[in-house]
Amino acid sequence: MTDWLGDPSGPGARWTASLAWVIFLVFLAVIAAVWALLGYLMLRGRRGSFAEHLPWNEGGGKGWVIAFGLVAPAVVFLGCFIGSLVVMDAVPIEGAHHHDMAMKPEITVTGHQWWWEVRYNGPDVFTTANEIHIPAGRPVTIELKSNDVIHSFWIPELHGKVDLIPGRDNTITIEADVPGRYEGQCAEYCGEQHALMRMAVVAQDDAAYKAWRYKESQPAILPQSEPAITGLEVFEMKSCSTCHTIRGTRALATVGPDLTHVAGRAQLAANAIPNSHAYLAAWIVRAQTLKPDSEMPNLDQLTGDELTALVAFLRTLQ
Ligand code: HEC
Ligand SMILES: [Cu+2]
Repeated sequence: MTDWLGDPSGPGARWTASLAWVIFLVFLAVIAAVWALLGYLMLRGRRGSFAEHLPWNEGGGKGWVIAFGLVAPAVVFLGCFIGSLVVMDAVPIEGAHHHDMAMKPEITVTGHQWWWEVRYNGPDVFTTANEIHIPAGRPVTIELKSNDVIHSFWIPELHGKVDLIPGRDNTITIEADVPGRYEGQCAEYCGEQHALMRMAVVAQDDAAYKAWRYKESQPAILPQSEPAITGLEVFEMKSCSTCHTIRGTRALATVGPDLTHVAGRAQLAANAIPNSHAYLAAWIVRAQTLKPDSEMPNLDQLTGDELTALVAFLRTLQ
């Protein structure tokens, strides 16, 4: 099984997974102890108070109440609390007060209802969405911002949850041991489509990562053949360009995801649907069915030819 907390693939996730296992085992031990005691009492005791059948029961079992009603829970909870503090300290998350950091975080992720804007801060600056590429085996700093409500960034295999809070920037350092695709999910309820606010980190070896970065930083390669040429015109003329950017065209709006290289992403709409020809066409005319209440309207006034051209054009945007 992949994509879950128990299968850590980076330093941050290893800490959290260890803590989760320790706490789980401690609670198993507590449950086992309680059941063992209960079993013992059921076998021994028929009449009288429970305490009578316990060893060490002077004062009607008061010692037991103090030991297992107060001291033991206090020790267990204090232990878990201290463990959590140690893990919190070890996991590389920084709050707004570290903002005088010498280096600008490499990536800025901004939460929107209900998708992720992903900005690479340099040396080559560009924006993409929902799919975050990083070099495998290297720590990468990510600044987390919100455009509206509180969201939470969580790739279970790579790191612990960190909130994206309006007006306050958090920074997290993530690292993936090996190349791979690591799926994540908004982890703070943020409205109707919270469950479809997903994302993925794609860790690549250095050469593949460099190639991806170069490709993403470039403007779109404009279509040379029909129907894609018409598709670009439709995109610029219809409302698409009031919400989306495609670098190299006249579409420069930033309400929705940057579509300059949308065909290069594995999934669409914050990983709600696959990035296939059919789903792309369905998304354009029926976004409100696939993701009700999202900011992308149903563009159902397009003619069949316009839709065909539009999809052909968007599919060229590798
Ligand atoms: C009113 C603003 C608005 C208009 C108009 C609009 N979109 Fe969108 N679009 C969005 C938003 C917001 C999203 C993100 C939705 C989500 O994932 O929740 C989106 C998502 C998309 C995606 C998926 C992108 C990705 O990376 O997953 C595609 C493709 C897309 N729009 C194409 C179009 C096309 C083509 C048109 C014109 C026919 C259009 N949009 C018109 C706002 C808009
Ligand atoms: Cu959410």
